[in-house]
Amino acid sequence: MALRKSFSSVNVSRNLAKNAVAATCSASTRNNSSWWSGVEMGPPDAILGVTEAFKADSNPQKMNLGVGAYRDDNGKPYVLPTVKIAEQKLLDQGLDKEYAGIGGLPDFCKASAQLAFGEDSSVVTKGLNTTVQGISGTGSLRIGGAFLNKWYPKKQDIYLPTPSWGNHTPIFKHAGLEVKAYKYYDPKTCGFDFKGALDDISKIPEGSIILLHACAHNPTGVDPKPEQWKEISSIVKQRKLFPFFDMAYQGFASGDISKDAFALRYFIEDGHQVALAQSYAKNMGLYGERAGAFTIVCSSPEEAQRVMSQVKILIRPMYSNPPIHGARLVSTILNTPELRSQWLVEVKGMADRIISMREKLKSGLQKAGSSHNWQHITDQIGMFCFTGLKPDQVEKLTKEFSVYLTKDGRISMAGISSSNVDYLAQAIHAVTK
Ligand code: CBA
Repeated sequence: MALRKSFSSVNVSRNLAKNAVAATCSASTRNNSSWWSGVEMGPPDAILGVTEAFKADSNPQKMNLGVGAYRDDNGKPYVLPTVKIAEQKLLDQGLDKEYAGIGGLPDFCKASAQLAFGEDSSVVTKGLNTTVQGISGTGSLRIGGAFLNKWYPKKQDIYLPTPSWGNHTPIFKHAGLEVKAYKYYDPKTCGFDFKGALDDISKIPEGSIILLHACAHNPTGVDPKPEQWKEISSIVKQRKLFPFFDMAYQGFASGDISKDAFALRYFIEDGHQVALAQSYAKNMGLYGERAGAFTIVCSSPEEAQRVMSQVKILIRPMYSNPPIHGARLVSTILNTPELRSQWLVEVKGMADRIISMREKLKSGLQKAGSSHNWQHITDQIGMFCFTGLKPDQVEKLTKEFSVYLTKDGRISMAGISSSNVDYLAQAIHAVTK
């Protein structure tokens, strides 16, 4: 139904575009020769567009704090040592390049479910999970959207936290779901609006879908505490909501993959059936390899098989089957005990570097003479800091200091290094004093 609605709105816009083309043609003396003269220029992407602007800047002090991509302390992209070792192992095996199955590589899928739910989780040991390999986190969310659109037994309204990752709304709208919102962030405290979230969630119509960021909430860096998650779980249960977890940063928040999976694992323990999108972009640094997974927890292995058959039917016309290289790397790392242990240390190393940059930025602002309260910089967690900068301050930061960030004042902490943190502190001070 919702899918049909979205198709019909596409048709309306197509007709409008066609009329526009016809009007242009008749007004013009020249014969308009392109099919696409009615295509309007679209805006740049709110996050990835920042990188394009950054690249065009010639200032040697420029900083790209837009997209969430980890840099080492020299500001360079970081290929994890375990990834390099796994890559060599794959090369040595001389593997072929045959297609993966529609649902991806089985070893990868199993290891992903174990990583998320825990090695001994009954979800995995009892075979209740339907897990497929997705095109990183985004593609996994998109498969989830398609499945919910086709099979969710109720009205397909999905409630997102305010704010949420900028791509959530387009992903779910594109899949034909209705996107709605619940309170999450309190701009007054730059922290979690626990009361507002509970109030709003308790009013969500029964049977709706609720999207939850498992950890390292993007863009705010604000996560509920374990006790708060427990209350959220209880209300979600009372309202009979279906929880869809987006876990794009497991290990990246605290440095500990189990701590970061607390919310997801608690919801399972509390009796929820959940959907889950995972990404290895950040925690294995596999950004462009597009490795991720989508899981639906079912009530029996037999149900899981039926669900799997339908998920595959949805994937086949979208992209047939997923890319193999990234999934092979993940599978090699997670299924080789020494590599897995080394990887856990590397993830913690990335998380710790980000945490140390938070400290340095806060103290840098104090040293620069800022009298504002910057406590939220160290209270927030994960890849991003929601600075609280207003749009005009963001604009100044970019124009006058070549510091690139998204318009909502979000900075990627992972893009800051020991050598430019003071420059950033002075720049932020200059635009906020
Ligand atoms: N979910 C959340 C909450 C995310 O922040 C991101 C990435 C994804 C998808 C899913 P991928 O498809 O690459 O696995 O990630 N968000 C960004 O880090 C960036 O990669 C960000 O800067 O917000 C993006 O694509 O926007």
